[in-house]
Amino acid sequence: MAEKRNIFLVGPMGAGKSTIGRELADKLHLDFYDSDQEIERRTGADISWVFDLEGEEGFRKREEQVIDDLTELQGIVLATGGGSVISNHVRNRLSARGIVVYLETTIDKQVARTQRDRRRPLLQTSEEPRSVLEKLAVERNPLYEEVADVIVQTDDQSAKIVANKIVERLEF
Ligand code: SKM
Repeated sequence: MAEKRNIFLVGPMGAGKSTIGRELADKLHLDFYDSDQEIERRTGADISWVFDLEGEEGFRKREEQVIDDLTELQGIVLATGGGSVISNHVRNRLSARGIVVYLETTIDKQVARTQRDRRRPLLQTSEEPRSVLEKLAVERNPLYEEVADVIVQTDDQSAKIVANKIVERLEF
């Protein structure tokens, strides 16, 4: 049987990776996974708890392991955690095991989409979410670009439209 391809979505918090990923998986009849959700499933705790108990370092170790395991599957769409690309190991795994799509968005959209989200401990500090997101973008946007096979803007479009755009670009 022909090998089934994988699609890995990267991009910052609030880019719509999970919603668009689900649409895309539905459309292409692939299985959908979300690395944050998988960490929560395996630990039985939410992301904020993992950060509280194990710090960001502990969280990143778990994230690396989860992405290692999930990228071994075939025929999946994976929404990756927004910070996962800071790991060299993760970037190598994603590049080697599937097509990487960078979902690009604006800081305004990120601010709007991440309000009241309990999965974003990095934004639950005394610093303004906008300024945290801006700093993360400076560090991480070059890494998303480096690992991406395809870059797609999410902006104001619905998840369905973005999923269609991805399919067109990939000729899947
Ligand atoms: O993985 C979660 C977690 O809140 C950390 C994060 C980040 O570093 O941008 C993004 C989320 O998907």
